[in-house]
Amino acid sequence: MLTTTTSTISKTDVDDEPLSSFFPLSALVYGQVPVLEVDGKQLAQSNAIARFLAREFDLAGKNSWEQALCDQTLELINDLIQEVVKFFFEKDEERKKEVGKHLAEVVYPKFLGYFEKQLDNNGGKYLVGSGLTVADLAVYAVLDTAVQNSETFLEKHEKLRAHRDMVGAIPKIQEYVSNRKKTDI
Ligand SMILES: N[C@@H](CCC(=O)N[C@@H](CS)C(=O)NCC(=O)O)C(=O)O
Repeated sequence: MLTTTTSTISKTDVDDEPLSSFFPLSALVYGQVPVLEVDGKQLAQSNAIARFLAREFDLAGKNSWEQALCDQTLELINDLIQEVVKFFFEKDEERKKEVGKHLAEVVYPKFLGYFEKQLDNNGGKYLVGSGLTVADLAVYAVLDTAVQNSETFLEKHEKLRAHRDMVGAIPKIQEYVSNRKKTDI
């Protein structure tokens, strides 16, 4: 659960499954994580949280069109996550191999292509507009697991690699990534 005031995130607690032994899910507004607690009130749904924080920290895009482009990216990322979780939650070993192959050969190339095209169409540095937005942070975050698991994951995607290096070099991101707990996903 993230706890924040409207100006700073003050505390982050993450623990291992099962979630219900960590805290009663019934205490959460939609019975699921993530939840952001703001001044004692709960906000659920990862994209609602991402958009809220983006607005609070001036990362939501500079006008309505840029905000829509950020939304577009967050929704595309949601589509990718739906595919990736199929692999992580598959119990049958044979089926897991097939899902993993499909992910590597079809799903990731398709989505990486979309991210790269968006980057290219926007001048190559940021995904939306002329500065850092939630779209850049979200793409960085969603590719984390694959990058951690495969050194060659972005081998053929030079522009996405440069984008990743740009986001990863932001001091606060660097600090967070080097201090966070190691997890499989
Ligand atoms: N659409 C939601 C999905 C959240 C979700 O599926 N959360 C899972 C964990 S990843 C959860 O809390 N499930 C309840 C449980 O594990 O009992 C979001 O993006 O925040």
